[in-house]
Amino acid sequence: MNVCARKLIAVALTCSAGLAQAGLINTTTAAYSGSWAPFADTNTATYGQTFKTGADTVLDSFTLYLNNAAGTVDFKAYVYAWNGSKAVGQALYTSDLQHFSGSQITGFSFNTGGLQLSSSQKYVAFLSTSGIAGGEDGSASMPYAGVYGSNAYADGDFVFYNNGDDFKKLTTNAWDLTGGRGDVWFQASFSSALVSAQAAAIPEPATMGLTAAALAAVALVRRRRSEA
Ligand SMILES: [Ca+2]
Repeated sequence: MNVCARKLIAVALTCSAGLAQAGLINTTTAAYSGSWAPFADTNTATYGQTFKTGADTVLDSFTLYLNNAAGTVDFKAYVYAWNGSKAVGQALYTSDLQHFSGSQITGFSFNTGGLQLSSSQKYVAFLSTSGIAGGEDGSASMPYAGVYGSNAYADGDFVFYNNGDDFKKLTTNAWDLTGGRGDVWFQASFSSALVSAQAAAIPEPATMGLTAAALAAVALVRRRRSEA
């Protein structure tokens, strides 16, 4: 029985709101009640959600949500490792340029193509207008997961940073944290690392070429022996 199942027996509502199944994070089960705002270059350029990997470590896709745009917001989505106060290292995933000008809650889903992460580590998935020409033209909001101040997802939080147009600050300065009081609507889908391991086990063309050469050599030796 996994941890989630054990918790389900004791605290059914808490568990179902955070982690539904292995390999899936989904905070949208916590009803919409309001949004963080404004998401914009001027303040605040970066909105995201930290999360922790479980047994399934290949991040296949993730979704963050926006609503209530004023003008058009231009942004990209990213995934970085998270050290508890800021993003660290290089971007593990960067999306194409996105645009939002709607009023209704809209999910932006990103297919990573299979991003291998480490087990039981913290990461941050975020949207940022920083460093994008035209990104300061509009603003938008990002829906909370459930009631403001609640903790719909235990292994991460909504995080944000007013880094303006200086993208580099995201990996050099501590972000603003919500200290377990906030999460945003977020979905992430994971698959087992075994799938990647199996893919790696399929011989590459160069290896197959060597094998063919080896077989040809064996055939040659056999032919010479039969001729002798
Ligand atoms: Ca949380």
